[in-house]
Amino acid sequence: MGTVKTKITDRFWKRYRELVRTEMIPYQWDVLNDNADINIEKERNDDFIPSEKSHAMENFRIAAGISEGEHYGWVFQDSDVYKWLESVAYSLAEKDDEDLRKIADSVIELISKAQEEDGYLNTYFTIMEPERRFKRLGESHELYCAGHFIEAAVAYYESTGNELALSVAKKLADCIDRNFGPEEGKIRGYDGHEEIEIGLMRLYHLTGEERYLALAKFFLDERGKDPLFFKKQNEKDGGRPLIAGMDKFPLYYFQNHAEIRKQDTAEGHAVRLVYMCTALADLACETGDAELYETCKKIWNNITKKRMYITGGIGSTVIGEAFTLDYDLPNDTMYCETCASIGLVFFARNMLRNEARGEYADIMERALYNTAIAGMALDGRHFFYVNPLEVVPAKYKKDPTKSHVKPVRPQWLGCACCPPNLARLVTSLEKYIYTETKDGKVLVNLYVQSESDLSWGSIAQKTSYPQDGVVEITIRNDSEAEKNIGLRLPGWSDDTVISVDGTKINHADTDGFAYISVKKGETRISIEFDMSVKEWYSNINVSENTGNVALSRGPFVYCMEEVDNGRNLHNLKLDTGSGYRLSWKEDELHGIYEINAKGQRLCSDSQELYERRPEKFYAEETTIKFIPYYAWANRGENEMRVWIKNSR
Ligand code: FUB
Ligand code: ZN
Repeated sequence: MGTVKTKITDRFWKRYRELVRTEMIPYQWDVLNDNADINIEKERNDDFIPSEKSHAMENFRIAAGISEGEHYGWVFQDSDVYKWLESVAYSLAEKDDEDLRKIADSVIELISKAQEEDGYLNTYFTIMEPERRFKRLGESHELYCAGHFIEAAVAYYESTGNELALSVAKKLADCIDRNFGPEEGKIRGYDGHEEIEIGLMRLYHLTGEERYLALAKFFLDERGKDPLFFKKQNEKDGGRPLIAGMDKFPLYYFQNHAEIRKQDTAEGHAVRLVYMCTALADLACETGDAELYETCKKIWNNITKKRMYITGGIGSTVIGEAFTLDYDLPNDTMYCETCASIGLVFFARNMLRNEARGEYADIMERALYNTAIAGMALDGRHFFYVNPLEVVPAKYKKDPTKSHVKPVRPQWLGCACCPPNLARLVTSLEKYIYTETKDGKVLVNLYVQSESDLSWGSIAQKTSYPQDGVVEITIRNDSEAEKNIGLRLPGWSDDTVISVDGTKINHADTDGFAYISVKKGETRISIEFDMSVKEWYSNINVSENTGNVALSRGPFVYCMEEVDNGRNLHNLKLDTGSGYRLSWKEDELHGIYEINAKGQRLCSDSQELYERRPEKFYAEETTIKFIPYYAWANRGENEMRVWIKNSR
């Protein structure tokens, strides 16, 4: 939303944003330059995963002719640098830092030198296989990387005015435009991993140049038209796959099993799917294409009502990092990639631009406050790629089918897509707080202490949310016209009390928003959410969760850890309905509300594997402690569980 300029002062988010600025960005810079003395872990036990080093900056130096050597890493290694650059752009917009700006400027210069004459930009192909450019798009990630560069360049231009970044991005987009399209002689195809569509839409928003929108639309319309496009390209190319095994992946992995407009379920690789939908929803909003928005809604509903974890995680299987089927939500073998939840936040934001529905913001909040930030340790230097809802560390060490689930966050990963993705989300949080609708309403999607300029005045939030549930909003309307503010009524708050200028009002719930009309001058709104602990039960088709309950408070889903509750968390049973004790722990996990509740621990004095004497089993009364899910695995390796047996 171009017209809103926001300064975040929120306690919870300020810590995260400072952490990204002062720890994560410099740390990632060292990693990208192979200057960090760290252990890079494979994201799962596959021999072909490159995990000796990052080499990402060196790849650019080699492509630019400044260094000699071979490309190292994934074919999409460049995107690690681009995402880092994008988070630097947002960070500089918040707080200028001359040294960091100089480093980032030099990265742009290096990238410009690595760019080929005709605008092509990809270090793998420039260094290793120039003759295979655009010839194996199912695996090559050429347009995926291009999309990330364009996003970074737009962000960097917007925050620093760096013209070179923008000109490299345009030259790259123009190169793609010359090579792809419906016209004779151009490639009628698309990338195996959606992302260029998002980048082109951003370039269109910045420049207003319709051809970038047209190209994004072409890529989206083309996907699935010829489902055999990748196969045909691969056969023609005839060389070795660029990513081992990917040529054998099913069509739905790439969302090209059918034309997008005919798709109505979330299929395949989860990150790809949500990136595709992010661009679709943007395009639908921009062009007013109702059919496209309908497609977005169908896929949205399928994800959020049938294929999403309570933590906002998506992707039920490691095979293809993908969705599986409705209600298939295993808690310990799932994928729930950090990037996938970040992509869900992007998708939700663009859905809100199409239609003011509180559920979009509810899911945005769920994904953000749970799986997305669980992707980073509280020290800003350790990261999860996969976000389980249930972990028994010993199992993951012994069972090769679970090698993707780490019990503690690694220092870095062979495939490092998630950490810089989280950095760019956290540093650009202001983009998600408000939506200005086409008819001029301002939606308050997220409650975050901040001050924002609007085209007609300003809006400020003062709050200790997400820890406490009171938000004071001050709106200044400088125009003569009355303005409409939509306050999200979170689905988890059973009773939300709203006062305007000191008087409690009876508000209507319009698709999850309460609308307040504000006249010229200052209006003070106070909102109070119901922050009591909530119990959640799964649909009975989710076999893993039958008889189980999960807890939440405010936006946070809670979990239990071994360090607080002892081993064998599966033997704990919660006395639901017996009341919850909340205690604020200032010094624990950087400040959390912990929940304590009564329950039982199942015990047995039998050593048999299978026992016929029921009297050998008994229960002991116990107190069970829960902490917010995002903060787990910050106190060493231990068991964790979100769902717990309930006493009903
Ligand atoms: O393929 C590029 C990125 O790597 C994907 O988005 C992630 O899921 C990981 O596979
Ligand atoms: Zn990722």
